Amino acid sequence: MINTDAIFHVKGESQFIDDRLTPEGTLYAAVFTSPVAHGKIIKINTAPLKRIEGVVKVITASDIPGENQIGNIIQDEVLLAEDEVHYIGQPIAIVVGTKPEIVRKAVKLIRAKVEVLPPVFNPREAFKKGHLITPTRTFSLGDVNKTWKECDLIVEGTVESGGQEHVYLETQGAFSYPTEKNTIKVISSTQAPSTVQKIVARVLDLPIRMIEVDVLRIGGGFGGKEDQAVSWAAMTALASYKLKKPVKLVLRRKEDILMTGKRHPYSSDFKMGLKRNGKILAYENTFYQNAGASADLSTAIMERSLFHATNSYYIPNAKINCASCRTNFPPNTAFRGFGAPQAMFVIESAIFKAADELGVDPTVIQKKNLLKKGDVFPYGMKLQDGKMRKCWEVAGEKYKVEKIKERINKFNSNNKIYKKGISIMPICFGISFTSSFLNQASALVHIYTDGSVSVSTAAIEMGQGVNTKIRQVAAKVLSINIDRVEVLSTKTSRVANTSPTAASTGADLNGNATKVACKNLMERLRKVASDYLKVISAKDIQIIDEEVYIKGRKTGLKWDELVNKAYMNRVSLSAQAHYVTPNIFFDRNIEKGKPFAYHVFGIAVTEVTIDCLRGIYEIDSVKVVHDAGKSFNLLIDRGQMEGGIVQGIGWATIEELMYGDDGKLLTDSLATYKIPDIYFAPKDIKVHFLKDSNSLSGILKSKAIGEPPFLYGIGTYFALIKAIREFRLDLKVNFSIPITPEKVLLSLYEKI
Ligand code: MTE
Ligand code: LUZ
Ligand code: MOS
Repeated sequence: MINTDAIFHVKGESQFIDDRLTPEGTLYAAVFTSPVAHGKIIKINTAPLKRIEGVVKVITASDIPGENQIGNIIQDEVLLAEDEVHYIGQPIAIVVGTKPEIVRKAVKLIRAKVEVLPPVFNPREAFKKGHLITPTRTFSLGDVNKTWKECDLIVEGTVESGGQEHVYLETQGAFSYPTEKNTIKVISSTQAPSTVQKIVARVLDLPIRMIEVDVLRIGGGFGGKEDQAVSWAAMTALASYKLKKPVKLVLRRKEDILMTGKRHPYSSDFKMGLKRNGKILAYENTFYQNAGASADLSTAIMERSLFHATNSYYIPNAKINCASCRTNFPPNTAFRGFGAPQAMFVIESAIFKAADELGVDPTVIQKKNLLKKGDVFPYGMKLQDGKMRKCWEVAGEKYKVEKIKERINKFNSNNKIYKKGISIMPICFGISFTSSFLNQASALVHIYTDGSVSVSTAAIEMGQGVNTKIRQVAAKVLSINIDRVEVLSTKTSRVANTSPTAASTGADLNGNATKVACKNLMERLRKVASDYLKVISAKDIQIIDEEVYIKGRKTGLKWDELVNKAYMNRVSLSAQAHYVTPNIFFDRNIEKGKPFAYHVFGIAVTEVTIDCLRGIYEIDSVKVVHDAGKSFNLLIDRGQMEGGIVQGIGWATIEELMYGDDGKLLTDSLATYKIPDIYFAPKDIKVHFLKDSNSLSGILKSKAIGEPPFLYGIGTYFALIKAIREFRLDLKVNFSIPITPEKVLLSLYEKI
């Protein structure tokens, strides 16, 4: 089953915000933003705009009828700055006019007089100053302090990981138009239509019901549109509410990169205590999360870092601390992995360092401490299955890891300039929103009188194939040809109070809601059939492949006819269902619970080659054994694997955000911010889905696939370090991501 959208994407027929036909009279918006990272606004001079034909209005905070407040979890973020600015690129005013070129030109003429205040960019400095988004949190298990003295070896160190720009193909944007009685329709490129709806209502001081948000699909989100699609939706809604005209705003790439938040950079400390045989007895760390200027999703991301700090390992004594630090960058936000990649890089670094000191390969420590069934995480949850170790075994056998190591050793002793390295990266990722209440979804299914079916859910299609999966679920449960099923746009008036499509739960939650709704419809249809066929019990009726059977015997009654009979008998052909993930909870007072429906596991074997004259490198292969449960769309799941792996490698290697001393982003376009392309991507990506796996609560026994593959990218860092070390034994490893070719080159030759 190929992705429902694939052919339309290739033909360029799929619609995104900027492809929509706009009604006559549509106005366009552009945003005037802060030129400084921290300052007091003295005066904004918009007088020169009066001379420009086509400028209709300049909107500032004072034009907002409701609250100038777009913070979702914590209300600490204004839509338009009033008297202070907190990052370069912070929106201050919106210019609305008749053409996109006109408003963009106009924005450049606005003059801001700003008194510059000292900015803070470093999270540790923010921490020292007490600039926290929320109080620090700690997860603990056992007693680290008592355990240090039992250890044969203790390693300590610091770890840095950088931010990451989302580079969704479709930049942020929205199109809003007023309808009668002051209601506003918003077409938004968002992963969270209900969040957009709620906040637009807040800004306009209208009840939520008067705002309708509609999303056909988005051109990628990767977390960047979980919270940050709100601003553009609110700006266009505000402008169209004020001017009673349709208003569109689609950011250009540079604007998007400048104004929006990124993955959170982390600066971390670790301490790990082990026995001589590699058994980890204690692990303590502190993450300093660079949250940017306001909370956004930082507290939730911090929580997931805490959950994943011990990655795939059982560690009996652990103390995990995290501080979310307020700085003068754009608010950092969700990005595939959601704090887990940052946390896992830290523990893998600790293991690498410990292995060095013990004189063993990191795999010795990794393997010795790998999770097994029944092991307890620092957050109190017990591991439900033994797939982690299974993945390790299968990877070792399937990819003949020992043989690869021999081959690499041989290569390295025969080559002076080219050096190879290999790493193993185990992953364990918890599935469910860590805020338990978000783990709910609804579906609305209509069967029409011709037997065709429409499905509406909370899921947002962003390229990950969730619509195709939902279509498969509906077709399977209704036992009809998939061509009969259409998944409609995600619209707040059809499905309300939705959770964002995030945390990799889109298919699980919305697929399950669809399944329940379709099951209810089938029950009704069986009743209709049994009445018509005069069968006493509807239980004896089966509907299989669009045909009605009585106890396995064909009746000649077909789907279309049955549906029509239901209609004629005034039986409802519509069903709405709500689904909640069962048995999850988390108590933040004691930091214990069972927050996840299940875990996803896997192992990646990464092989790289560096050119020790130039510092450049190639990723030869990434070979993965991954537990996807019982996948019902291998093609889509493979696509998610490949995309996630390459995106993870990008973060670990070449994607480098660089800033001037004043906080100005220097890598502000795709000419200077390099993401992996087809040449940089691994020459070979092998994905083996673990056989005979299934999952308890994943949709149709599959496991969520969206985020976990990203984590495999971390392995590339360690493979590169191993390769560098073949050239230079005395390398001082500084555990810092990204490891760009420039940094590789320097590390090959720098004096220590
Ligand atoms: N795949 C594509 N093509 N585009 C995306 O934006 N987002 C990722 C992942 N895969 C993304 C993607 C992220 S961050 C998440 S949380 C999941 O998809 C969300 O979709 P799902 O819950 O349906 O897996
Ligand atoms: N969003 C969220 C997420 O609100 N909660 C989560 O736990 C989460 N996890 C991953 C990605 N987005
Ligand atoms: Mo994904 S970071 O949960 O949108």
